[in-house]
Amino acid sequence: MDGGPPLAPDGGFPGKPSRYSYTTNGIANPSLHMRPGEVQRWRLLNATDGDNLLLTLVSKDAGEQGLGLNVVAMDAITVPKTYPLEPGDPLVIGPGQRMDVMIKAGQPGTYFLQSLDPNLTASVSPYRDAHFPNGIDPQSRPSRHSFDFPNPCPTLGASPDQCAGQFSYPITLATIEVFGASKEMDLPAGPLPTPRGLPSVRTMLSRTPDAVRNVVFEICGDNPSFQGPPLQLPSCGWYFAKYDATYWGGAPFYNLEMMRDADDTGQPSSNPAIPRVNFKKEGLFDRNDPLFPDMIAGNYEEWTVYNHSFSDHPFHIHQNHVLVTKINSITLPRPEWHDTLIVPAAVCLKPSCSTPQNINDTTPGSITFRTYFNPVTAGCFVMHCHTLVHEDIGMMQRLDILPAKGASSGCELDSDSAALPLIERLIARRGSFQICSAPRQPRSLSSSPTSPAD
Ligand SMILES: [Cu+2]
Repeated sequence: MDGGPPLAPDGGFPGKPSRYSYTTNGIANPSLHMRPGEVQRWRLLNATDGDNLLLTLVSKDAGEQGLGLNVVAMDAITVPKTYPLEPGDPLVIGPGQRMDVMIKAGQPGTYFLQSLDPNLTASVSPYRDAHFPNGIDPQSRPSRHSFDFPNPCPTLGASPDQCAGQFSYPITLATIEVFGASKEMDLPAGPLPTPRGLPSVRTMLSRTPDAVRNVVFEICGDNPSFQGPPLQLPSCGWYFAKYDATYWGGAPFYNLEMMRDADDTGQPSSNPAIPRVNFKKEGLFDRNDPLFPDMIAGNYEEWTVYNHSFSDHPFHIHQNHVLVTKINSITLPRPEWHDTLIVPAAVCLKPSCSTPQNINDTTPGSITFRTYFNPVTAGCFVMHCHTLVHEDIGMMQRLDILPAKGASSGCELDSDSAALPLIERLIARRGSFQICSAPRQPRSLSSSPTSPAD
């Protein structure tokens, strides 16, 4: 983008950077310049620690009659055809997610790039057509986790008339000034370039999956009403029974964020306070223990990631992008490549899940995707919720891609160095630190799944 933040007469920035601001390129509400008719490409990244952004470009004078966002790439993968959003129709970007958009400037004037009140309903996909005019299963997206940030007013359901003079939605992230000589340009039309290095969509959809797996985001605790059956999830009882408050100075069990193998259902317990026991991994992140023992390089798989909680969780996986085919069991007319996508919150469809909230009576949100394990990614890495306060306390799993069935991924941590303090361990393993990076392997042409025939 050209333009950028003009300097104030004293040489400082005219915005108010502070810990109480969203920033764009490190600046609170920077000014950007466009010429009338000009088309610019913006690479957007939601780098908040856990806030959903609902982005629109509104006109200062004409409100929603602003500028449309035209999505041309998601998570850096070019889409087959532009997703054009009408002015005022929000583009949802979850934490960690990337969207490339093309903007065509209109008449001279001032426009605001804003994030809307997440209580509005919005789809996590930018797909629109006559059948899905507001996107795939639009819902409210009130996921906010920036705890050092004051609650905007209205705060998730408060009345707007209580908000006079207070910090409130929409939040302006940047100001766009359209002025100068016109520079008429066209938005891209027709098919966009096919991304290289990925299997074709046709190949991804036509291959019989080598494995079908289910993964689930779950939360135990956080609310006393979740702490006993029948309100707690069956996977949670074990934790409440195991937790030793004495060890923790008497502090009650508070919260456990999990990313679990949903095909692992445990076994019934004779203790009614512990509905299920003997899960293979009990849902906890263990850097020495991959979630699945049998992910093989070169395989194609189909996964569904469920959300068994009342808030959105942005799913993020390292190494291989995944082709999302369904959101909340609704088949996408046009599958989307992502490495990050919000898994919508569970929804309450029965009276019994509202008072008190009973997660066991809700319908979980979900995304379904096809994935291909490119052989150059053999090794170990992670997948996790991209809400950092969730990831940091365990909503994460290690994944290993094995070079062949029964082979080692080559990146087990050895127990001796694992016992060292972190800094000594890093020094001891210098040059071979493996989590999040695959072992170096020669790239060969045969490892590319894409062929002209696709
Ligand atoms: Cu999360």
